[in-house]
Amino acid sequence: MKRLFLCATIMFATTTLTFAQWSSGRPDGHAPIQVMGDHTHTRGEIMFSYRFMLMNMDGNGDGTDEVSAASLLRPNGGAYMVAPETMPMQMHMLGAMYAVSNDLTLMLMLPYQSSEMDHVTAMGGTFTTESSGLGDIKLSGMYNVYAGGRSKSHIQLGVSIPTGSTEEKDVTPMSNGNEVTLPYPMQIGSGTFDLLPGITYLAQSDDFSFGSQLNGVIRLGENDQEYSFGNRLGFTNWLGYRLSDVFSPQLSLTFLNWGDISGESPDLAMANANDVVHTVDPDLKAGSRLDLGLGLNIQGPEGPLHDLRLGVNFDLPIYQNLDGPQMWNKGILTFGLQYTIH
Ligand SMILES: [Cu+2]
Repeated sequence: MKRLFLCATIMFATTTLTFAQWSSGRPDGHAPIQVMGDHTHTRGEIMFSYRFMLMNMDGNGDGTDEVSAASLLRPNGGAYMVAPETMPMQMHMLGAMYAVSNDLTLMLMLPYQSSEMDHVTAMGGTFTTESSGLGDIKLSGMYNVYAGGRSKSHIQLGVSIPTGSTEEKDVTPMSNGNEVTLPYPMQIGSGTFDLLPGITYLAQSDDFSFGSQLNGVIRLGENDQEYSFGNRLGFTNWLGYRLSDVFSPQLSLTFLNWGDISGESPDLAMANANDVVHTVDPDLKAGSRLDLGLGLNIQGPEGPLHDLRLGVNFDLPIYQNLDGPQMWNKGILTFGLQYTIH
């Protein structure tokens, strides 16, 4: 019996020595840069990150088809007085991660975003509105639930704090020079506390890293503008190839689904009742999308830059189904830097 135990111990020891552990310390050890909360850290580690995101909303869509802005206008048989044409959105995001223990990592995210929306009117005019400011701050905890050799899994629970404005205003041709509340997509925050659950699975071979993450945004209650944005579901899968100790090309597929707005802002209700523009309609907000991501992760070579990472990714929507008309997504570019302190 004693012998058997010894034998088993030796076998176990050899197995763990022979088969490497899952490791974040290689260029494919992190997910493509647009994925958040993909990894945990070891006790005492701190990571700072900066991301820049450019979301190119360009044109309008209804169902799975793109429709022209002109066709949405009343003189052309459409329902509206105004139609948006483009809405480029930029986001700067600072992030910090801190591992309290080998199993628990805390994460803080601080976004700053700015948006612009170009419109055409039924009268043939054009105008632009703008909004910018600090977004909703997110605080999450990630907890390892499984670690078995070259695969591991962690769950995530976070909260989004309504620090972003829901009272963004600007001047429009109909507002007689006054600032009026901008439509829902131009608001910066949700105005509600939101729960951010997630689960991530990671696996590795000598040359590849695979990851899968299911995440959600659950709105708690209603904001002080008497509405709440729809809940969101995200499911992303990625594959990174370890080309060298520095470079890792990344391929990903992300499915997103989001719901309508419930409730309605009193400031936008009149414009909605008069079919001014589709962006003020809380019932034309739901949809789903499938993005194909092409990315590159770069990890500093051994030496002083080894703890610095750089990532770039482009998400190309390959399928969109909008309860529209809504703005049509033409792609998201993400660039990021990550620096780990051991
Ligand atoms: Cu990290």
